[in-house]
Amino acid sequence: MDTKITLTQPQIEFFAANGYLVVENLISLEEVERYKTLYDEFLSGTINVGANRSDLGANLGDSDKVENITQIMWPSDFRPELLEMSYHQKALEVSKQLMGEDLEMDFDMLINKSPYTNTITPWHQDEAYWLNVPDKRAASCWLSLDHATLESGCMWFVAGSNLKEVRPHTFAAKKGGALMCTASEEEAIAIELKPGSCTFHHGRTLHYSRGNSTDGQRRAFIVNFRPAEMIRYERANGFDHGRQNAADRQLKNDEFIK
Ligand SMILES: O=C(O)CCC(=O)C(=O)O
Repeated sequence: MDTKITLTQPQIEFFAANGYLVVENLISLEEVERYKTLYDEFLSGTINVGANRSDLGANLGDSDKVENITQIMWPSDFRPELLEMSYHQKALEVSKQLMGEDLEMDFDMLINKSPYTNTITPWHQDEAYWLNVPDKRAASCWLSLDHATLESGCMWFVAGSNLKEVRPHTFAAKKGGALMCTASEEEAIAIELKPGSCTFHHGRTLHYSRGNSTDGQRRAFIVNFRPAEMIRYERANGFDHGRQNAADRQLKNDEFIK
């Protein structure tokens, strides 16, 4: 499989100046279908991820059927074949071109907004969630498996916020839940995406999404990359983005995948 993607110099410079970049058709529509099948196994609970699943929108919306915003950490721990599939491979390739050959995958996650859950992801900078590592290079790829529109909750970015400070963050609704800072749509740009297209954003780029007010899912598959040495630094300091310990993971793989 040819996974070679070569960014142009203007694309690399755009990311450096603005803190985000759109890459159309990162994966094919055929591949999107395969990812959607896997994604839905996570959403339905066929793949049981235990405490790796939570409601990022807890106390922010009032959905009584599903999470307000479904967040599943480390899907590749439960389906390791994901690591070899085109999305992870291509996103790594692009990230290296944006930020350096020493980048590796730090973690992956799924964030879904179910139909009519109408819950915003509050404005934030990812760095506010993370350990304060010395080398701040970090890129997140946000791949849309559906049409991400204003109404379904596409991403919004504040261009150039990657070059400024991290704004003060507080818990949006409950302690331990989503973080938020002050920002507004007026200073931002919305990026609607077709299935298979994605955005990359820097760890410091301010972003947010509106709630999903449509009758369809808004399935996003996110993979984050940073320098290998910083991943070692995080792990040495006990920071692993909500990953459960290896014994638990093995148990889950053996017992819970139906
Ligand atoms: O999917 C969303 O609404 C938010 C995603 C996000 O915050 C991220 O990928 O860093």
